[in-house]
Amino acid sequence: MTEFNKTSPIFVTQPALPPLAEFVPLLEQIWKNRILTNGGPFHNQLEEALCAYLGVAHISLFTNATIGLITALQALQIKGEVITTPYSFVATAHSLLWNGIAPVFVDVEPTSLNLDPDRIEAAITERTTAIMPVHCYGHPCDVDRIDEIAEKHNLKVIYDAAHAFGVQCHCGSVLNHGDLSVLSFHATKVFNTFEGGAIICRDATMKQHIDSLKNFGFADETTVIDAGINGKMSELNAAFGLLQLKRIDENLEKRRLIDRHYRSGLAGIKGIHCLATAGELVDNCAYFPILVRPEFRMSRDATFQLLRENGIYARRYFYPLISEFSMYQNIPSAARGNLPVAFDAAGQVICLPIYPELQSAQVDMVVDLIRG
Ligand code: T4K
Repeated sequence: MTEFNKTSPIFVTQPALPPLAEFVPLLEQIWKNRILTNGGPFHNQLEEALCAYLGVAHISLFTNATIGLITALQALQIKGEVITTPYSFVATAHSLLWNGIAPVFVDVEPTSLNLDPDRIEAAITERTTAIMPVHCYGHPCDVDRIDEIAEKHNLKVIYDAAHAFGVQCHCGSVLNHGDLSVLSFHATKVFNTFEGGAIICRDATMKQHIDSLKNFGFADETTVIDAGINGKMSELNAAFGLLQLKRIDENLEKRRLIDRHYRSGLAGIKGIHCLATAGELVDNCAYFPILVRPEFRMSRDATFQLLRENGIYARRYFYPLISEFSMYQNIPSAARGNLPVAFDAAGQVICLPIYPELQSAQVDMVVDLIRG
């Protein structure tokens, strides 16, 4: 465990790292194999291990989740308009623009800050082909309602599951909902491979299609069947992922303890609201978002600044909303009046530091600053 030094900055997250000594034999193996990428042995082992760990049928590893999202839309040949949330990281909507698809923003619901199923149907037009919800902070969307709406209107569902590693809903892995789900294994995520991501799908034919799309569209050595991209995960990243997987349960448990510590420490502070956990369901405590409401003694930004001045680099995920960025702000659905809940949340949110090595004394320090 890293020594707690009162003067060292506390970031919103720090990647969990296995002991370096454990990585060395895997590197030696890569050097021996001389297979560095293009579906090597570690890549294939990680796909298999992740399917078993996550309880999903098929996984295709990617270089990152953004390329994964772009490819998922290609795999389903999505065109026209896609309904999505403004309350996410900008990669969600960018993946649509990269495919020439028009995003249609629908507001989130106030408890989970996930896409509000009650508002989806009103946004469907004859150009709508799909829904792209986000399991924001790893909290499962209302998957049953979304699946039902999609089926009724013959729409595809691509879940941006960048935050949802290991998350379970009422019927097992949340990643089994929708047509495709996309995970991120970026350094800042619960499970990381430095950079990385994956598409989860339910049948072998789709997996084969996605595998070809991430490899320039090759079907075999001499046949190109799609205008594919290079989205392949390297052996280095995959080998690292295999090591990470060995400690994932331990790391998730540490996150849960920190989550509980914050909740008890912040309980009863007027104007500080901790987002609800997934309750009975399995949460991954990927983030610890609080809403700084008007009743609090300081504004959200003053609170954020106070934390910064004390070396605590909390983040305002997700402020500004995606719909506020210049390439989106003129879309009719980006209007503030259409997204009141998302605008309120973006103006109030702070994600507090949470990562396995964060120490109790550091959590207390954050809580004490907020309590004042
Ligand atoms: N969809 C959603 C819903 C997402 O949240 C994301 C990514 C994506 C799609 C796309 O996934 P990828 O294509 O990235 O796989 C970070 C991450 O870069 C991004 O992956 C993540 N979401 C987003 C929410 O956060 P930044 O610009 O805020 O990260 P940065 O570099 O400021 O890092 C935050 C803190 O983490 C730093 O203050 C220190 C710490 N850190 C960061 C890195 C990179 C470390 O300690 N070590 C590190 O290596 O975007």
